[in-house]
Amino acid sequence: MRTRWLVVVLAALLAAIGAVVALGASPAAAAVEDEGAGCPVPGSVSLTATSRLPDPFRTVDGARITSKSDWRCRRAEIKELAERYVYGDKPSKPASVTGTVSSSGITVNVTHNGRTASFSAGVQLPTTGGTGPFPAVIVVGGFGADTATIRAAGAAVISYDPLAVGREGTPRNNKQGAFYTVYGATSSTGLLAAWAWGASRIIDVIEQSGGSVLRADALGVTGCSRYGKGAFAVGAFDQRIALTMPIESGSAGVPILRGIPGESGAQPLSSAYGEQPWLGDAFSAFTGNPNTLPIDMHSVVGMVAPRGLFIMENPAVDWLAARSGSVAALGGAEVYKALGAGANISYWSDVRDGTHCASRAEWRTPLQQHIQKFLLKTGNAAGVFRISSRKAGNLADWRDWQTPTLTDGPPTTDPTGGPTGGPTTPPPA
Ligand code: MCU
Repeated sequence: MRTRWLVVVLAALLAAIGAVVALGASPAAAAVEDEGAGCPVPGSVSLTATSRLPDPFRTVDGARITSKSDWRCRRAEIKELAERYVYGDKPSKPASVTGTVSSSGITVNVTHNGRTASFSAGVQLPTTGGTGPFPAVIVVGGFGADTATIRAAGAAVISYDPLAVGREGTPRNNKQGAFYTVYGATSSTGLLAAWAWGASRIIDVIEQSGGSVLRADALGVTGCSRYGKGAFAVGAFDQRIALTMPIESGSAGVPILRGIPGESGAQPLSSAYGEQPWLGDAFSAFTGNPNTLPIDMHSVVGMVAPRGLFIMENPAVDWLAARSGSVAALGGAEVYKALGAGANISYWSDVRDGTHCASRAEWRTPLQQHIQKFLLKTGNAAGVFRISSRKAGNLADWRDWQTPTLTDGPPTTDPTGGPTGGPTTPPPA
């Protein structure tokens, strides 16, 4: 009898230690939308052409970062350049955001500069039961995401219709939806940044609700195809997202922009720019040739680091640019490695069913494992890279930089300005 008790106590102890280890290994999302909000942003940048991927570790002033804490302000530079040249501006939290969270839905009301807009999202609780508050995955758009597996894994599903925030089918000079009601129909911000802004406002409301139904510190995002482009933008531009899972996102999603013109059958940049106003108006200067862009999508992958990222792609449909997608993942993974978080990025394009946005059996287990690791904090599966040989890019063909060994210490660049020679202080926590 006594031995049995000992076994029970020992098992409980081991489980507790396991949970603590898992907790330490998977970084929590940030408490704020943008940790680099106070960093200096580059003014005018000289755009020099290079067919290779720009060095994600080299700052606009020419210095390479040397410490992990330097990444905060380097990420802020990448974010600014991504907005300026690719996505358009994603404004920060408006003056007033209010709303409600219930077990069946979320409402969002926004007022800024005297303009008001509202939208809502559905909520479906996990099928595992319990009382909550629950982790949740924001599902962008209505198809291609495995909501049954998400709910069975223990996370709620937030059904977000991004078209209410940024409508498709409008000309660039008359954009519509809640975002454009607030910021104007001629805003140069593209739909993806508008959708990302809308998701951030949903998170604001969850935060303000005090966590009685949903947890603001255990949120993921997913979506397929155009909504995979959207899910990628949501996760890249809001550091409160703990787990980003874009599916088959194609051009204007994960794939490197520089790779698309040379990838046979891939959706051309002019088409990704013109089919819908997904990208910002400023991207028109790069549709013919992306080589002067100061960033590329590998750096937007890096914006997600060190948070959880699970990129799913389909090599059977040429239009989806999976070869360029693999290069973005491999290049972005170098940022994860430099930050000591190489196990937090996964990529999977080795799939059997070539149907676009199909329900895929092979993604179920990794999807569940990612939810356990980054949202529930009950697992610690290593990242996986399963690149289909049908569309396998080679990072070495695309870079002329190497990955630095970043120190753990304080930054060697002054967060308020250029490089410093003397002693430095760490950025405010
Ligand atoms: C991959 O996402 C898009 C693609 O960019 C478009 O060209 C095509 O029309 O639609 C795809 C999509 O959203 O399919 C559902």
